[in-house]
Amino acid sequence: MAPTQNKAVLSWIDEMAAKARPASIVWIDGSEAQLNALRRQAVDEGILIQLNQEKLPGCYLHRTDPHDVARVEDRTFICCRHKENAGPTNNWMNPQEMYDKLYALFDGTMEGRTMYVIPYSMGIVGSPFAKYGIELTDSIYVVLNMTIMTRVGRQVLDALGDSGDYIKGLHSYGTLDNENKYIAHFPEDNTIISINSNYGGNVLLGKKCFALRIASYLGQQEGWMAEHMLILGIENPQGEVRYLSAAFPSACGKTNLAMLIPPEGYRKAGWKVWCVGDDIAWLRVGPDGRLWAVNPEYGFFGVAPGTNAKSNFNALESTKKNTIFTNVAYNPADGTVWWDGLSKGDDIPETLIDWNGLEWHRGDEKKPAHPNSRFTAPAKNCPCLSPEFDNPQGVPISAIIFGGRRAKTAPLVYQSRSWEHGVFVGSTMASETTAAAAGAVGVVRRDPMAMLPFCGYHMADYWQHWLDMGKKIAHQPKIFNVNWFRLDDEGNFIWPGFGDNLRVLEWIMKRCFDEVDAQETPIGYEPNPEDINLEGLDVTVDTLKELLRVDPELWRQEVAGIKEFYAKFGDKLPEELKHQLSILEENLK
Ligand code: GTP
Ligand code: SPV
Ligand code: MN
Repeated sequence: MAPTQNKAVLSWIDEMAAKARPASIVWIDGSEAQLNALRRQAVDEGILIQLNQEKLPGCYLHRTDPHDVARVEDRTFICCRHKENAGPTNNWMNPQEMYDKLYALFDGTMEGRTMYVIPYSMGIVGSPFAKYGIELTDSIYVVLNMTIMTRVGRQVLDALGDSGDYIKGLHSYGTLDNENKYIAHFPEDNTIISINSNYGGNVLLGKKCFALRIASYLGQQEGWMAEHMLILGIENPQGEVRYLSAAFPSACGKTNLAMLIPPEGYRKAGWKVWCVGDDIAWLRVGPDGRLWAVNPEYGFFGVAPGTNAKSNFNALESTKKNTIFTNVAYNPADGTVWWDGLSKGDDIPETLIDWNGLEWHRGDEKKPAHPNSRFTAPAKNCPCLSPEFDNPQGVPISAIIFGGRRAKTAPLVYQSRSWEHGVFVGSTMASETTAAAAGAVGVVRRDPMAMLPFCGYHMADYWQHWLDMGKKIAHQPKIFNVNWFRLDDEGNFIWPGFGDNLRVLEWIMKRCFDEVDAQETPIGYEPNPEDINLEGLDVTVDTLKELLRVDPELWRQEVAGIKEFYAKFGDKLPEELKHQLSILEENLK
């Protein structure tokens, strides 16, 4: 029997079931008993491999189809009625045409399978800022991941009551046919439909599809913001906690920054870092005129390669129980997992089963884990999870940070001169592409606010929304840009990164509270080199100066690149951004 009387919900499920024709329908109630039965079934069916339950209790490994390993941006669509509302950066299809195409693909797609009904909440159930969703799926992998990544179960249906205000999500892994893979969003209908994938962001519909693409559209309509941002609290030795949020493109360091371990000198002095979220922030103006952030998620879907006890201790700790690993390598000697960078030298296991299920030997050229292999871990596992994680009010944001991977142009850190200038800086972000999305890796592309693949409407309208929000925030956060990825001429990272990024965050926080000076450059304010604490670090002041250097020639090329990018947006480009571009151009003369 259905655990709800909600007519809107029940009739939609009937309608979808009539198309997909599952053999049975199972409601997910979020109970351990039900999840345990599903885990057992997944192991029996070869969907999951149970890992060593002493070393990794509650942990499992999943291998996807080798062609289904990342988000597929070219198969992702925004289906609003008017094409111009999707803008030049989204794939668009007429909604009716897309529904027809998808429902044809869904015809009988769940025959012989079970359709699971997952009621979930983005945000704290019952809080005025939470939004609910229901995902229908034939994938146990999706069910088990969704119960980690979101708040799932009966309490969501209770909170929804008989309201029709929820996001409809329909997913089938179908036949995994690449040619007919679709991740389709219908922002005007609160609907998401995904078929022929069974990987992460394509199918965990609460995450990028709902909490960013649909939510960004809702935010524009309702006066708030859904952003691709981590949320972090920094506690100084006086015990004061100040919060920031940061938008970096996929695989550019959000999860790492969100749970960083302070360098030793900082730790001894009493600095602490608290993780509120590692990927998505929902932001609204509070009654006090500040910008407040909540993390709508409940877990981390983190990049495995590069994660180790030194680079990200807290993330690694988070994966020690109740975690699902996707496309990492399996260590048959002890039933654990491995990925590149987890250990070095003789500590690398001699023999592994790689992410394709093939034997791998230490020293083999091929990497045993996929570069976009991931862990799905409960946020509650994180040793530095903020005490405010479950606070429905969220946390007040003092700084917004943009950043990406730039080998040369962008300095280690600079501050924008105003909210409007900060929006300009965000809108012109560029970064080298990574394995998080299918396609070429290492190509520089514009990725405004790290939202290029995630904005559910016209990007220029989105920039206007940022400008409009600025007017509503009495106490605006200051806006910064960082780049941890500057390279020397041999191609090595100059800045040590990871925990040492706190040295930069300290300066950023001091700027927000008027505790430190800065110097003007053509692109914004930069630290006086002596104001970045280099104690205990193998970085000289000269190296720091190099990291902060703004090369006018490179920046003139940057201006040309921005102009070309902005030209795509025609009349819709906000005047304020054109103005900011002309200031930058003038400053570089
Ligand atoms: P998504 O989950 O895809 O959105 O990625 P993310 O932004 O959370 O990136 P994540 O923190 O997982 O880092 C991605 C990769 O960048 C990993 O291989 C990290 O080891 C590496 N990385 C993160 N921070 C730094 C840094 O400060 N310096 C350097 N050099 N690499 C970093
Ligand atoms: C990203 O690509 O930004 C991710 C992974 O966080 S996914 O959920 O697949 O989008
Ligand atoms: Mn991440």
